Amino acid sequence: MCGIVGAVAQRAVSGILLEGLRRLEYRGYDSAGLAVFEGEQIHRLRRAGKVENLTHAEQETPLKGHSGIAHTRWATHGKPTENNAHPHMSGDDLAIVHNGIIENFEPLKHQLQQDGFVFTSDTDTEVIAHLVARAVNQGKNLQEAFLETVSQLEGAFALGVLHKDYPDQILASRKGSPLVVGIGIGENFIASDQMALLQVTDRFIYLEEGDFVQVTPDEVMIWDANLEIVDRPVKKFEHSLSAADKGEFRHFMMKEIYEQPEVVKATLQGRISDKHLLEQAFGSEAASVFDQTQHVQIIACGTSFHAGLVAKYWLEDLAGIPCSIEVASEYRYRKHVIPANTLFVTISQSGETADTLAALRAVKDKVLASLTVCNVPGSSLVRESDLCLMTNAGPEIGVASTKAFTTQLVALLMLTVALARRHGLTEQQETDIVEALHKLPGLLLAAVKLDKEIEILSQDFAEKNHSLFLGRGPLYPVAMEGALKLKEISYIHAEAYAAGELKHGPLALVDKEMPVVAVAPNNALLDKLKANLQEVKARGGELFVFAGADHVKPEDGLKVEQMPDVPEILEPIVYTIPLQLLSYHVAVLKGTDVDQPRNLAKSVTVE
Ligand code: HGA
Repeated sequence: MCGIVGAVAQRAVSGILLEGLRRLEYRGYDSAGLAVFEGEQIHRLRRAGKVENLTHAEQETPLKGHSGIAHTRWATHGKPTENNAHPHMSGDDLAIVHNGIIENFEPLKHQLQQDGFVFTSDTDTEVIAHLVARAVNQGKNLQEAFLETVSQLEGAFALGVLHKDYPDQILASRKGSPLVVGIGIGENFIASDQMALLQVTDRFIYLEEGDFVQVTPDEVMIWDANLEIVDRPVKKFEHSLSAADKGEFRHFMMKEIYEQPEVVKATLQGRISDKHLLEQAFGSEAASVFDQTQHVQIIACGTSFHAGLVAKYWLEDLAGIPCSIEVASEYRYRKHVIPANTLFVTISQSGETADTLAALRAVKDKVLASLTVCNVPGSSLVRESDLCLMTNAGPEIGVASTKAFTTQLVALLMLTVALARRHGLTEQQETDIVEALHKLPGLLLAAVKLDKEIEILSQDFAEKNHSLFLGRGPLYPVAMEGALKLKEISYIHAEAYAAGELKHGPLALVDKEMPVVAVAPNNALLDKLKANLQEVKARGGELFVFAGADHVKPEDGLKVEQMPDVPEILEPIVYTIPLQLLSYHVAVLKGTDVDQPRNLAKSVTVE
């Protein structure tokens, strides 16, 4: 996804900007550009493709100015061409970089065209440049013009602005997309994330939603969303807490479980506004693909397959679109009937999963379009799919997937909304889902806080050799994922069943040596599930139930772990957390190699 870097200094900044862009390359992008003051003028350079192309262009015409902004773009509006690359300018006076999506760019563009502004790109971003310029032409100072512009924008954005009459100043703002301020000595910076600036500083201000900031070499002034001047703390970046470092945690897996509230926030950033999904986040061609989609085929392996199973429930329920799902290793080796207008969705943490990639290659020419939900930018699945939605979970080191799974679910829920809004999802229903998504990081945090209680619960599993996991509806795949997690890292045999299937076989196994785990949120299927739990209890089974507040009462042979109240649509995401914690603690008690369980590899690039 695209990245922003900006610098105001007493030395040439183009090297700092280019190095910053290189450090943001991991996010994935399709073109790059920068704008730097040269004398009294703003000089702009842009290139399609890699930052390297931009670096070569800059070497041919070196830029020596002391302030500038730069950008790597991942196209949402308009093709990934040089012409659509950022920065965008209004005349020669003003340059702007933007990360995000402006939902209402069409009416704004129309107005600006009527006022005589000529557009030179297909992006939504260009309206921002002209809006600021128009307000300046009307006599406002740059700050007033920028504030007025920001107040007109709907959607998600992080912005950086450079104006010819304010040579040592960058204005910036964020709403829905990330932005940090880097603090130097006699120089200051902005960037989409701190990684871009670690070459020049380790002190950062993390801007909050709606913040507006004026950055000069000697001063950083911040206004909050109510336009009150605010003092945000400067935090020192601890190098020791890099992605490849366990920090305070004993294992990567635990670190990654705890990261989920934050990474889910990153998955949502720039993809939802206060009330709506910003579906262009799937790519500039997404709208026309979604318009034509009449069937979804999901292909994945392992944990990603479980995420796909949840998505099938969502897609058929909310969008009313038929959805088929299959593991890649089966799908790739059989003949298939592909219905007309099939959107082919692959899910993979690494983007290199061999079977999934082979399945994509086998059907690519026979489907309407392919879309991947993936965590690694630039990976094969991302490169070879027509559309993608990155999960933004950051590097996942623990072999047993945790944060990749929950962020995949978030991405798939966004896909569901994009399709469902074409098939009868009302605006109010969409708003309800989006508002629930805004609450999701907080709910995940509440679930992670059950850690200590679940650690105690895990003692009942350490001596067992077998276990059953039960769920119903979209919680059935969550039970499957819980069973997989326990198998992977504790080596305890675990099987998951749709709770209604119990009496068709597995009940024969139940006795006091067979712990039974149930995920039982307070939804329409709870009463049915409770009946299944009684079937287990009557056979002397030991039950562990994760349930909503006071809906399942503890009794003999039935331990209840009380979960936070969760909007129904989010239950599969939040109820995953206690199952991850349970597996982790059981594995620690058993003394296994939690992060690198025997016989398993992280990125399955072979058949
Ligand atoms: N909408 C802008 C910026 C895209 C972006 O933030 N990508 O991650 C464009 O299409 O140029």
